[in-house]
Amino acid sequence: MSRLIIVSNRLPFSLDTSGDKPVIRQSSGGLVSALQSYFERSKQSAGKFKSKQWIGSANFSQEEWNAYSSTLSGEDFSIQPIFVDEHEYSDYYNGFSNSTIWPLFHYFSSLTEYQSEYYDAYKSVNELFAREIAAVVQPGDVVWIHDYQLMLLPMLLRQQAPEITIGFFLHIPFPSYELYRLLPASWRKNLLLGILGADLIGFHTYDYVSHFIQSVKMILRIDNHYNTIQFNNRLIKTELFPIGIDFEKFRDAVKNSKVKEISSDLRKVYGDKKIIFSVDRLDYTKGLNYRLKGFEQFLTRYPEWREKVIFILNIIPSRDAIPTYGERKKMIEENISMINGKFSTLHWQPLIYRYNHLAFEDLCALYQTAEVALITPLRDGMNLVAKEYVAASNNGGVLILSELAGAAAELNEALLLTPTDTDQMAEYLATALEMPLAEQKSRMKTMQGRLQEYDVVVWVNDFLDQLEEIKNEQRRAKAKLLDNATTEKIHRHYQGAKKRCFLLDYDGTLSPYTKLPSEAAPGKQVLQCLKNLSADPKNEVVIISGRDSQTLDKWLSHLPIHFVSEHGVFIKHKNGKWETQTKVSPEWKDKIRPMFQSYVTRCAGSLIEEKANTLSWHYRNTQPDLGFVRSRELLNNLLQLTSNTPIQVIDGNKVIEVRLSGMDKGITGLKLSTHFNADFMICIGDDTTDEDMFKALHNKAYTIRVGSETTAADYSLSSQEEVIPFLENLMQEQPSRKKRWLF
Ligand code: GDG
Repeated sequence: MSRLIIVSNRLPFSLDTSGDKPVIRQSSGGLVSALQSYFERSKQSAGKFKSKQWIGSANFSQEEWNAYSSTLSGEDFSIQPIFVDEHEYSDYYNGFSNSTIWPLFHYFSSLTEYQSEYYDAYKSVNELFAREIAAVVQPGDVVWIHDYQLMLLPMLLRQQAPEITIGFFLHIPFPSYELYRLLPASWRKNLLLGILGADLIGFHTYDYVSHFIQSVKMILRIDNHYNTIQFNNRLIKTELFPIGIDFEKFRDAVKNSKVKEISSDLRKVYGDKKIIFSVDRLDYTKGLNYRLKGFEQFLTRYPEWREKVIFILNIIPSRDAIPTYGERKKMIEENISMINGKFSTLHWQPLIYRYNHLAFEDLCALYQTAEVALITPLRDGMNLVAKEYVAASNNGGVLILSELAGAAAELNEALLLTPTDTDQMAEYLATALEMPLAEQKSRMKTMQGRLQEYDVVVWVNDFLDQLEEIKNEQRRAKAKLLDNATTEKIHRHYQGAKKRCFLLDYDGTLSPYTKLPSEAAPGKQVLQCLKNLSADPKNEVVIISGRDSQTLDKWLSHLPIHFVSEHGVFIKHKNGKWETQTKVSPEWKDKIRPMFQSYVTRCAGSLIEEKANTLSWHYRNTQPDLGFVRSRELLNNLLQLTSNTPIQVIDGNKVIEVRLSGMDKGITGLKLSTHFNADFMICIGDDTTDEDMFKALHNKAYTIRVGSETTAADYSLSSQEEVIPFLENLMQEQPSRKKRWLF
């Protein structure tokens, strides 16, 4: 059984040594609440980890740790503190984390600071974390790294422990590429590379996943395949895991006698006035000034509600060392005073303002008592308060929620608004206060069902299960990489065979991809290798390609080899003539061509390649993102157009091909295998179209896929450059063990 190591910037508690006895305080915040609940619940079940450890920076000294460590390490998990130099910590935390990444990732580009000393400190602290974790990590451990303060860490750790399982979760939004690219070039590149050190990368919403993938594509020029990315011969998965809450804890708080007592006190104090409330950390992302403006507009537009409503605004102190936070606080407090001054009567004050932490019971009592929760961040990764309010509701209540909070994706039954639209906010406040109880309850019930189903324990388990699954997938892919022993086995078989057959794809296998298909003429090395292979009378060499016959003739017809063009539509045997394998007339192309032409116009750099029985639309040479989007559209249109016809559509490597069905490399490969009846057969390819051949020749040939995509082939070679050395090695009497293709 492995160990689970949680890594976050701060440990989940702080140590207060100001009194007679040291007091441990659990930190408030989304991650801590989430994992704490998971740990508590997995105490009852055996769990899949032998032990759990939490690593993070300490807010206490080494001496204090030595003195109190036995008290601090809880029974749920052990603690490994990291001691960071105070000045460096400030540049890393207040500086790069909270004055660069935080504002930029929350779309506050004007508040973003770009200071290289901040970045240097961020890098240095991430390196310190990597060293400390590498010193304790053991094979089989699962390391789960959290959040924007540690984005360089996954790769730094992987460099020191290459086989380790690493998950990374970002709790804040990942911004759109247009925002992300505002970071200086080397920072934006290094942060992405840092995250790509993880095996599984989690985000709260689909938008954040796609923004991340787009930045990887645009900045690192690395392609994705749906939500997976191949990088450094490693399959990496990006996925959405909307963080859940401890649903039962908040639902059951209703039964807690302390909560009941506070709730009834609140009712006594406020009588039949309706309560609107909000709880947020002090932060410019929370939209507090717009919220106050919305409330002011509500009191102005709906005077009938004056004296019948109060707004309890609770702000949790946060990041006071950063000047922007202090300035905001002043502004918020001025606005609160202004509203209270403007609307208060001798026996009523519209706003109750608190700037302090709340005890759990107070928080739950507010959740239960308030008729309306007004949660309107300008951006928020998720926002757990919104979810907790819904979970704690047992008798209606209305959630007004910003559509720019990640939680809005799951809480459709809330009143969703644009947080800057103060008119709409005023209107929604009136709507919420007047909403019939039955409707309130019905909306709450639907949302509660959803939150209960994907609660925090399911969230943690889902992430950890998928992390395990991606690791298994990596192992399966790795198991296919040709190793010395298999290569030697293939070599022995080759040497002892009487008749051998080679089915070799051309583009991406024998020859690298080029910007334009016409530029991929064979180099000297390829020609020499094919010449050597075909010079042996025992060998039959077949180039099996999607290319047209003319190009294959032009480049290779001087060699004594066989050709298959257009994936099997034409075959030409050694010294023979091209023979067509189909009788269907190619008129179908007239229906497809105009559609292709419209995509060439709409996607600069793309081009049509027309062959006798195939039409291809190539987008390798286009702006990557646009090319991909257009290719998905085209694929969709073509699939509709060609359903119930003898035409098939193939989603190839930066190309969409339309051709006759029944003419694929699998059918052709089988035909050739019968024709040659060889006792040694090998087939190598790199593309989707080669998969047909791998499947058809399973158990008949050594099937090898170039690249690390998931494949039906028996083996794989990690790159195109390894193909020619591999073939040449077969022809040597003594195979070399040290060639580049041997792993
Ligand atoms: C990030 C993202 C994302 C807060 N004040 C008190 C208190 N809390 C508890 C709440 C809730 C949690 O802390 C706050 O959760 P948030 O979702 O607002 O976010 P953060 O931790 O600031 O940060 C955020 C989250 O990570 C999770 O991924 O949702 O978008 O920014 O659980 O109940 N609890 C008590 N007293 C308080 O004064 N008892």
